Amino acid sequence: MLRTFMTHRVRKVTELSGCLWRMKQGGRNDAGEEVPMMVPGCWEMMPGFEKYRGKMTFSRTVEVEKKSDLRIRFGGVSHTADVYWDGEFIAHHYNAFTAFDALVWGAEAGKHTLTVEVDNSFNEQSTLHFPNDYMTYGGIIRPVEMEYLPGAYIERVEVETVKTGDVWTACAKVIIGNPDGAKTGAKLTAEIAGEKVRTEIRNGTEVMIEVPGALEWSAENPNLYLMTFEIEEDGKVIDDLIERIGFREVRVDGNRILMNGKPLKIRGVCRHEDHPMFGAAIPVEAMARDLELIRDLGCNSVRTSHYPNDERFLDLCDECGILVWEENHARGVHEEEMKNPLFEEQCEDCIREMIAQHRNHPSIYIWGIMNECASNTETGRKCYEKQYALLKELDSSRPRTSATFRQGSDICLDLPDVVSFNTYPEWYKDISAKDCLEGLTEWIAMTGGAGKPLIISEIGAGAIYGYRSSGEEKWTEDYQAEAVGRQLDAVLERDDICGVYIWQFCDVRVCGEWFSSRPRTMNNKGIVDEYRRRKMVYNVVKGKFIGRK
Ligand code: ADA
Repeated sequence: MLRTFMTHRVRKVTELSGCLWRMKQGGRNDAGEEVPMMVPGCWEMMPGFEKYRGKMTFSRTVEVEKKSDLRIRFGGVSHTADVYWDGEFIAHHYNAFTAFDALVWGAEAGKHTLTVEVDNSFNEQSTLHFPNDYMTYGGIIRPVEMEYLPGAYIERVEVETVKTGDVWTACAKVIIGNPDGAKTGAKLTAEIAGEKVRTEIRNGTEVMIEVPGALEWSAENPNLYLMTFEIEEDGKVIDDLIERIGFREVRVDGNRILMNGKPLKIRGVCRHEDHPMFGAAIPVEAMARDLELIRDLGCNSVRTSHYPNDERFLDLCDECGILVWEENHARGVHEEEMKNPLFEEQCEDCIREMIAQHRNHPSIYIWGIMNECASNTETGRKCYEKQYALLKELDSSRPRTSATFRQGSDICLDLPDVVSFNTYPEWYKDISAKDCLEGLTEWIAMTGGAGKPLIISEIGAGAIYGYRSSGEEKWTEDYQAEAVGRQLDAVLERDDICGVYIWQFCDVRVCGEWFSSRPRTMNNKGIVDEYRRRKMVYNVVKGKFIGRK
């Protein structure tokens, strides 16, 4: 399942993942032996393919019940996918971390072959996936489903919740796929908490439903509501979509971020989708386990560094009341690479897909873009300007930010709603955390970022699990525990800082090219190691976070 709850009662959905597909090294026309491979999965986890970077072909047989139009939904393929139905090309998608559809019109009943050519190569065509401080794996890394479409169908909905006086209203825009397929007189109904609206069917139709007595969504009380949309033809419901929403409003007021009028104080971790047994294809059970640890640490937030996450993780955050900073996929891109015209296009595609797919999650309180890119250059500034404008155009209901480390040289701080800084006092910088924050806030006050909310979007220190020493040398658990403790004290005592994200939740694999600055070819700044074993710092973080409001 692509979500943690049922999204259709009427539309028939068949799961195509959670089982073995056939995998062959190379492109679909290359000769080679097929081996069974689990989907979702990363081939680096398979003996013999640990270091393989290139093309891989996945296929499986699909049984279609009766002649139908089909939508095949891929949650994520890393990183480039070309999809074929009985040998005919039906879809192309770049970027591992957003979902995409492949449509098949008029598929005949019976057996068909679905083939996905996957490529995880690093080359000029790929401006977001390149050797980086996290691993780009290969494979169909998220679930796959096949939906039977009835003609016109509900493609997706965009829901915003608005409070007027004491009453909440759910405002939904309904995007209809294949609208010409609708019969004359077809009707659309929307329902939430027993309140119903019926209207003509039209692509982009807006419906507004007041929900008296609606319980608000917050980190403390994550109240969720199912909202059902149906298409009715000749008195019969022929299609539906169930979305889940929460009533809440986020807004920036001076140097505060408010949710339902209350200031947020973020206590969070940055998290990569990485696991030593599954790579980036983390099973939902392991996601839930991560969230149990994150909550046990006393965190109220996760930053999905550095890309949009598996939607099931966002579902779990909605359910647990974990606030999410979700960001598009672009980490540490230098000015030269930002000049590649594909860079803007690929970033913008990622933003469009991320917002279309995830905008209804109440847990997402902020959108982030371009972590540590060239925000100190004119080229960079143009990209930031465009992407911030795009975010606003697509969703004006959430603040926007970007994590930078460029104290002294960033020329983009006037652009976001929230200023965010990554800083590593007592790790990369030989300065106390307290002095570091003082210097940073003084400098921000002289820039376009003055007076805006400030988040410390990364602090942290590395430690190799099990390496302990009373000398507190760097890379020991002892040093990490002390340094992170002091960093947290310095941030948390300041009222003018809205929150902090620790870099990072768990140790993660990095691309081989990063070996020289990364012992074990891992980024070792996890609070837990890659197997989620707690380092000494775990209890220090817990001690500082638990009980804080
Ligand atoms: C950066 C970056 C992270 C990670 C971190 C580190 O600030 O945003 O992706 O690389 O530094 O570990 O140095």
